[in-house]
Amino acid sequence: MPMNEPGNLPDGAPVARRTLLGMLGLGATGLVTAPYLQSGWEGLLAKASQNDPTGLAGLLPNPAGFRYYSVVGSVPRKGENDYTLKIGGLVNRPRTYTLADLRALPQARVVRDVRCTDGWRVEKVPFEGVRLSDLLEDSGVGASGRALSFDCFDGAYTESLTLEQARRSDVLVALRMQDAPITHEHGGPVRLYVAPMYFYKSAKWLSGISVTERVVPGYWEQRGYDVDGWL
Ligand SMILES: Nc1nc2c(c(=O)[nH]1)N[C@H]1C(S)=C(S)[C@@H](COP(=O)(O)O)O[C@H]1N2
Ligand SMILES: [Mo]
Repeated sequence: MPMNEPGNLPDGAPVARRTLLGMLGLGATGLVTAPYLQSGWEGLLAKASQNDPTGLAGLLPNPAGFRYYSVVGSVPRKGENDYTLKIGGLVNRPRTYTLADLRALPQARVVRDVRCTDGWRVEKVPFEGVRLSDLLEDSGVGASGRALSFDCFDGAYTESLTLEQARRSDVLVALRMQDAPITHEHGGPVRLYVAPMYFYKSAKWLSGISVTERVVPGYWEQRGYDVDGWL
């Protein structure tokens, strides 16, 4: 069963939900009984998800309005010393970028509403990072390239875009979200941000970009989501 998709909740979800609320230290009303800092809260939700075979942790909003999503139980942490982004496939100059490399490139800022297909929305979220179009120019897309396939260091999630979509100025390889470095829970240190599309297109824990001849449907797209996730 895919995790964290309310459409796939098992029967008996209310009991499981109570169990989960208990794990999180919430009362039956769902009220928070202790004051958590936002980052502490996100870490807690992520941890609860990892121990939560029902995927119900994804249903709990954190105070900022986001929900934690991962299709796998645990994701390695990567940072300054071990993070790399590889660009390959049908390109003239395959590249490997470190965090420092990405930070040294011109940064763009996009502020839009984030929306998940599950119905939640967070208004006016600032994202900053390198325009994907700049990275593609750096690598030199080959003549037969038509689309991109994105890989994640969670080892499972994938996403796709056509080249035309990827070259929009509101599509970022994001390093910052909400005016701070992207947290691990939100897919840091680097996630994709596709502002004009539903948030499932914004792959977290981005590790690889491959130029392909045609669109290769991503993780959720192989499970029924639209390849074009326009809002
Ligand atoms: N690697 C990875 N990226 C992902 C997902 C995921 O499960 N794994 N979920 C997607 C979905 S459906 C949403 S709504 C957002 C959630 O981002 P958040 O956890 O920062 O709220 O990430 C998207 N990117
Ligand atoms: Mo989503």
